[in-house]
Amino acid sequence: MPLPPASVPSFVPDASPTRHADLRAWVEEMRDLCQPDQVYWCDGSEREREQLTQEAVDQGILIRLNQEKLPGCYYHRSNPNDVARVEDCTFICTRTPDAAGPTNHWMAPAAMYEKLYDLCRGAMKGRTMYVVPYLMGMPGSPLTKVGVELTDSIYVVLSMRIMTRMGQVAWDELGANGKFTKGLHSMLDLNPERRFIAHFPQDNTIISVGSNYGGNVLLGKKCLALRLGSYLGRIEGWMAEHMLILGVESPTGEKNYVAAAFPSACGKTNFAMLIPPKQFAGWKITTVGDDIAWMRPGPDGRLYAINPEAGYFGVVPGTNFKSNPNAMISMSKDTIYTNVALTPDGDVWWEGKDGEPPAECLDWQGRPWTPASKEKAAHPNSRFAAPMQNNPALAPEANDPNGVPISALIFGGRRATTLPLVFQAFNWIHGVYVGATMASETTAAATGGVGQVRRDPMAMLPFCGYNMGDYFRHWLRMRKLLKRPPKVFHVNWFRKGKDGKFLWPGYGENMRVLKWIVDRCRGRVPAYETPVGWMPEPEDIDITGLEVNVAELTEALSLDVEEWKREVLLQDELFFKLYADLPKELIFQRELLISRL
Ligand code: OXD
Ligand code: MN
Repeated sequence: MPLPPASVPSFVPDASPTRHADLRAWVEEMRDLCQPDQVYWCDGSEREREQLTQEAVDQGILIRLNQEKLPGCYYHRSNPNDVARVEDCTFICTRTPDAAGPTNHWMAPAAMYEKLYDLCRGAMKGRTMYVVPYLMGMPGSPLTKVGVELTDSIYVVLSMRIMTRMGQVAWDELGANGKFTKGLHSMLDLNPERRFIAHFPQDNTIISVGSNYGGNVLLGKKCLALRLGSYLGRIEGWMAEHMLILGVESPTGEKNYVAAAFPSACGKTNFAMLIPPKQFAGWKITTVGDDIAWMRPGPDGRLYAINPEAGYFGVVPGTNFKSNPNAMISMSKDTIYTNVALTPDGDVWWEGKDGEPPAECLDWQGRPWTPASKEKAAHPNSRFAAPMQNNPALAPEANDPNGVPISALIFGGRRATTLPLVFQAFNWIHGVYVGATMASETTAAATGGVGQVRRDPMAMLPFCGYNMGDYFRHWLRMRKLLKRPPKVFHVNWFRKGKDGKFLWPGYGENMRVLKWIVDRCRGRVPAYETPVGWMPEPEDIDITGLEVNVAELTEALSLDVEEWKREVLLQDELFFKLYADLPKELIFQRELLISRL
């Protein structure tokens, strides 16, 4: 397997920018271990970005795209064996296996440290070790955390610069004594046999080796903001969730915020950037975040959320000016594209982009591609990393250290059958049960089969940094800290009719369901009680101007008791696995559902 090109920048400053003694000692220790040719301390400046980008271009790690069409945009091809998160190689190394729980892979911390340090010994010879300081959250927020990632990948440095608040701002927040999450990343030789993403919650440490794919190596995102974040949130009384956050503004200026959990590649970015259909003149959706929410009780007893990230790492295929105009604009400048197709004029292309496919291009592996080719030009999990500042719909509150008050939490999955378009949980505890039992058909965001129904509690199955049973208990406990908890909903944009066609158009039209949700939160619309929760009558969802007719909407909203009985049985998969740790409230909720059915 070819070694990734070594990165040796010519501008290595020799002085570290921090007086933080523990941090300096740790960097020294890791330098001794990994033996890079040099250590480069990042400051996040524009000059640094230009220099590192030039280095990456010179080494063939990035390709400069057509700067007239895509100013500031670059293209990266990953090793074909390294295109998605690898759950089988992801470990939670708590002291006991029980603390990690049956849904996580576990290894004893000492054994994992030994294994990974062995792999890292001398691994950065001929390379530079970059010290990347970053914030998850904005300066001054009670929720904000500092992380420092040591990496031998320029692609990681430049992507972290987009995805987080990186550089001097983090050195300032850290000060001389602040707490920080340690992250060590080395690509090694990108051999999947030596690929590990290991979390050590009790040491606030992450070590990731053998990969250069975003979800495995941009350590602020899934590793810190979700896995370690969820662990810390339980101890510190807050929640780290795999949720987008959006603002809904009505024509009268009323604002409501909702957070929504969907499994990977189920349209979180599209929902977060939704543009209301023309029948909703005067309504506006603004994006606070598209992937992760950190939430804590506020002084008024409501749940307040921040987006700890500063950029979007979105799935590209299927994105176009119809499905998500705001994402298209977000990735029109200062963006790193990974594993899409490259056209002869230095533009990018992917399946589902507006317009005709190019007559010829290079596919994500650099092979000639034409519309007659059998394989896809862009990898189904090809990605864009774009600064959130590019998003025309960015909520100004996305930079507010206090966060936004959440009125509704929405769970959803990709389900062809059974789950109706929308329902509302009876109360918080029932909402926790709805979230805990949610399921979705698997997608290309993680390696493994695509299209199988998998239980994915709160869309956190791959991201919960401790025992899932304790995580549910934490959700139940949060209720006690909230005087005005959000209402909880479940949606399914992906239900199919008997003819195999989607019953609901999705995308911007989801505004119609979102309006019902917001109106429910404000107590403005009725709902009727069903065995699974409160539901709208078809006439409560405005379908003017839609191709969907009342019969289709009625089908999208229908409940089939026999299907639901099967659904309850399918939940056994999760209930058996977690039985020893499951809070009794969830077992009771299941009994109640069965008796209602
Ligand atoms: C992501 C994921 O990249 O969930 O956000 O896989
Ligand atoms: Mn995600």
